[in-house]
Amino acid sequence: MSMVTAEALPSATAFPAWLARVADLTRESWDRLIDNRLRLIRIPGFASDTECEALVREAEQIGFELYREVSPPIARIGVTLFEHDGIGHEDYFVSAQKAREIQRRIFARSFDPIERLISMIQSRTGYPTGVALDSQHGPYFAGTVRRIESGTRLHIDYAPAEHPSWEVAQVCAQLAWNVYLELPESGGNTHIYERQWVPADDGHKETDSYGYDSAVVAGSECVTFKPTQGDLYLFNSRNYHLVDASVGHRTTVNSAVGQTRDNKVVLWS
Ligand SMILES: O=C(O)CCC(=O)C(=O)O
Ligand SMILES: [Fe+2]
Repeated sequence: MSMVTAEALPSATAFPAWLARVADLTRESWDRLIDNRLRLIRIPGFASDTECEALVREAEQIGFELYREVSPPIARIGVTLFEHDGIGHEDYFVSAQKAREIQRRIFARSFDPIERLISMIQSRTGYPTGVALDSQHGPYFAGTVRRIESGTRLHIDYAPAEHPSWEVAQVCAQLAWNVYLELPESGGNTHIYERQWVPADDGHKETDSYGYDSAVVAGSECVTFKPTQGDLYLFNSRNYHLVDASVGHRTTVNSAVGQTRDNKVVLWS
């Protein structure tokens, strides 16, 4: 598995073309989001209220754990590449297997957002879609149930920059999707800046966290969305973004999704 070098990274897209529209999922909107010419895709009514409530109830039965060494705290069920960078590939794929069993129990008694999203992306965009596969270790884990209630730092989610030694770092663009299962009484909005990560930004990275100094987005336009229950939102996660703190539970199911150079769509967490 080769490392992705900075020179091989796809160039960041400049903002002027980043249009102010929210679109439903089609081949055209997907291509625009990948190229950073659209801010958001929203799939209204992705999950019914009953499905959302059932998933939250089953997740609570299993119990959330906190992300390791993340402040402000974020609770989750599932495993993430983010937390395994320092630990290693082997451990991630072993944990992924256990996490999949727990996930199956939750989804069997509510609904399966991964399966639903994979078939939706595939049928609406025409791109072959599935959970990312490692050539040595098999499937990645995809689909954490999360509670981001104290907010996040300003950050990106972009494997070519953050996780260069993993095969998913071969993607040419990365998006994040979230289905909002439970929304807080107040707060919890998501902000996405026009500004995409470039290698020179590493000077703005906070030394002890996943966050970036706000100077990196100075003067950049920002879009804010207030999530709506049962709807799925997709955005380009190479763009700097953050979530506000909230009052009350804010529960989502989420993963990363990338497009490979040969136009396959792959999901992982
Ligand atoms: O919960 C959200 O609205 C977005 C969280 C986030 O940072 C992500 O999905 O990459
Ligand atoms: Fe993020």
